[in-house]
Amino acid sequence: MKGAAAASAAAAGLSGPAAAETDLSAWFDGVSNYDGVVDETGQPEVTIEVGAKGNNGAFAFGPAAVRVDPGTTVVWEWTGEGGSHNVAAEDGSFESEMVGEQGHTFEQTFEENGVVKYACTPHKPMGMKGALVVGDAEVGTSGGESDHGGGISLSANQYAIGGSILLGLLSPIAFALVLFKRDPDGPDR
Ligand SMILES: [Cu+2]
Repeated sequence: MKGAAAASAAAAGLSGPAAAETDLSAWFDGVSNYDGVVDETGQPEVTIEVGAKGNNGAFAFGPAAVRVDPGTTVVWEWTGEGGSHNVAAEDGSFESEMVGEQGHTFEQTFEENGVVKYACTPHKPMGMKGALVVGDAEVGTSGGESDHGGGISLSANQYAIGGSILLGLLSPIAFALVLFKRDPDGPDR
């Protein structure tokens, strides 16, 4: 995961100044219920739903991203929807059991500033991902998204250039093939 974070930071560095921030927009790419980092600072305890609506079912954490003060206890509470879920840190620092029943809880207390990414292991490919932003850690949000767009248009241009060169190379060959195919037919008729 450190490799992936470094890669996305490097990619952001190509087209924008946000390289030093943790790029949450990449982590939440395709996560239907992600709507920015919800400010939950000033509370000793914060609850996050496991099996909230999202990602074409109940395959979401609600809210997906929250900012909390250092020392906050985060309580994940299962809704009972969407089958069995777990809460597993990307860096392996914590992992709950796999549970489906409503009302089950799992809690962790976060003391250090930083960004903690986590996911539900079976539903991570569907977008069941979350993040905690502890303290005043910087995250790339709207800035990260525009960087992402810049990256896409750059590679689209590269594909377009590559494609037209390839077409330019291929079209005389295709033309020659058509002539070659038609030629032998001529005398036979
Ligand atoms: Cu799940």
